[in-house]
Amino acid sequence: MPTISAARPYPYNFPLERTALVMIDMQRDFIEPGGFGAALGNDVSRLTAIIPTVARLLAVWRKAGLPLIHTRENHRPDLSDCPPAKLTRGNSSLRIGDPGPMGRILVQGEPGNDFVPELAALPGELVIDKPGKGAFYATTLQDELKARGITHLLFGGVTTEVCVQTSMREANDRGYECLLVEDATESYFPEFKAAAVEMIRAQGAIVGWTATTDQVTAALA
Ligand code: TIU
Repeated sequence: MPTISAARPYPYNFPLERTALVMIDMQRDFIEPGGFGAALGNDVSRLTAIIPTVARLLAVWRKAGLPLIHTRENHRPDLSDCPPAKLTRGNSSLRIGDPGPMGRILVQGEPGNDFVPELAALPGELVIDKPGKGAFYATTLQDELKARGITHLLFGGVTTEVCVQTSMREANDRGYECLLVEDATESYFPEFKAAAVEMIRAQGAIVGWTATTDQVTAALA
């Protein structure tokens, strides 16, 4: 069984045949100007910067032939799966469902809702569309993991303290052994990313482990 011996707070073992990589929301809506993230008032450049690292992680994972799952945060075109509290939250002039430069904000099928081209899902890879921050809420993810016998999950994606951390906490409570790939995730707020990484691995990996893309790569070599 591969071991990431440099994982924090202590070595992480993962059975190859039961481990999936879950890449959270690497969508234009969060990473490119003109999408949902920018509409919330964020500078998206920090997120754009991790695309090469995430691409490297995906390449290593695919080369190893391991299960790769991509998520997208989005809503149906009629917004029936978007609670009013989410729709009306904040003071942005551009809200979920409004037309923006990349199509309707955070709506399924719109150009802005797709993955950034460098990180597109390949045929055969599972794509989970999710209406919430967590990847388990109102999705088939847990059934899909059960069907594949998955027990261990590596996480990357954006943003660290919002959709990634929420998904990792959901997974942890469901009994999955979780690890965050810390340079394959990013936040609009560096201090929030740093705090999320620390709180995940604190208290003896209370939510899970952390490691870098190089450390994951070395474990698979
Ligand atoms: N705003 C923010 O930081 N994140 C989100 O709204 N969604 C995700 O994290 N994907």
